[in-house]
Amino acid sequence: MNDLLKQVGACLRDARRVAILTGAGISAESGIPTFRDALTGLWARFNPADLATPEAFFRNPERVSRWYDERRCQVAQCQPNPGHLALARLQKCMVGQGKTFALITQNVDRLHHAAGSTGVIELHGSLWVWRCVACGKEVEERGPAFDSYPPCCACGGFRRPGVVWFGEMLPAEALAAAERAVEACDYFMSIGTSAAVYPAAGLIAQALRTRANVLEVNPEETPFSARADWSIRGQSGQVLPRIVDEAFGVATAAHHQSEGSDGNRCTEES
Ligand code: BV8
Ligand code: ZN
Repeated sequence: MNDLLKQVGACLRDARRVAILTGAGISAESGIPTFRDALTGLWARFNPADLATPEAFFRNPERVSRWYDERRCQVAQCQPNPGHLALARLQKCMVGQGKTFALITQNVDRLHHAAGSTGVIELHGSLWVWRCVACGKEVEERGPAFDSYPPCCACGGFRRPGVVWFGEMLPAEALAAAERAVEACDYFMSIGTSAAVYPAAGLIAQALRTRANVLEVNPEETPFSARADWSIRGQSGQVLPRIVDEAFGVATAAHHQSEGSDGNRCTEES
């Protein structure tokens, strides 16, 4: 494993344009259940068609809004883990050296933001933003659980979570920005995703069609594992900090100066 991480890290050090796609797996070590995990996974306990579609919401807005608000309140108790922090540090190191970096996520938990990542491309929206289905007013909800479900807007309309449901189009600008970043990248990472939901998973196929180096980090095999340059069977919270340390030197809490100009060490803390 060490030699593999050295090789993966060395290539990352030489990369000039990195694009990364993350899924629920990167938040697993923060205590947020993934979707497909056999036992704890959301889809093991709930049928997505009953909860994550516009039809389900209009059929039973009380049940659907309560389910999303429970997820919002659960995420509120969670902290970013070393996987999120490593990607935030990687962004700082690369941007500090004039390189380009794009972080694309399917996650709606905003733990990347909490870790210090900026300009995160959210393909599937966010649990923190709630939108009125009548007037479209969007409000960021960081408070306690709603006292009634579905929550209502001042205009009287029902409010829904600002996530993308199955059968709904992704935000066009986010998807276009993601496709542009993947097309231009020379190093692509697929982190903690089962690559089963489209068009997000299509970004991995797109990266494999470019000349970019493709790294996958996932404890389990995915439909793209065989085609990746490296597919590391491990937990992102353990693997990513080591890869970024290999690429930019071990981050030391002692000092915060970036040395991008003379060599590749970058001791930016996330
Ligand atoms: C759309 C927000 C236009 C809500 C979500 C092409 C082919 C087939 C089907 C389609 C297609 N194009 C469109 C479709 C239909 C559909 C789709 O993809 N269906 C699938 C199920 C086949 N797509 C859509 O409906 C999209 N809209 O296409 O609009 C259109 C409309 C109609 C018809 C045609 C076109 C909208 C999709 C977005 C839905 N919203 N989330 C919410 O959160 O509730 S999707 C949601 O599920 C997530 O955001 C994510 O995308 C997906 C779950 O996947 P992952 O994140 O990968 O999580 P998962 O649990 O599956 O896997 C976790 C992985 O982590 C595992 O591999 C595990 O091993 C690993 N792991 C675990 N621990 C760790 C780890 N990895 C690293 N470290 C660890 N510690
Ligand atoms: Zn309204």
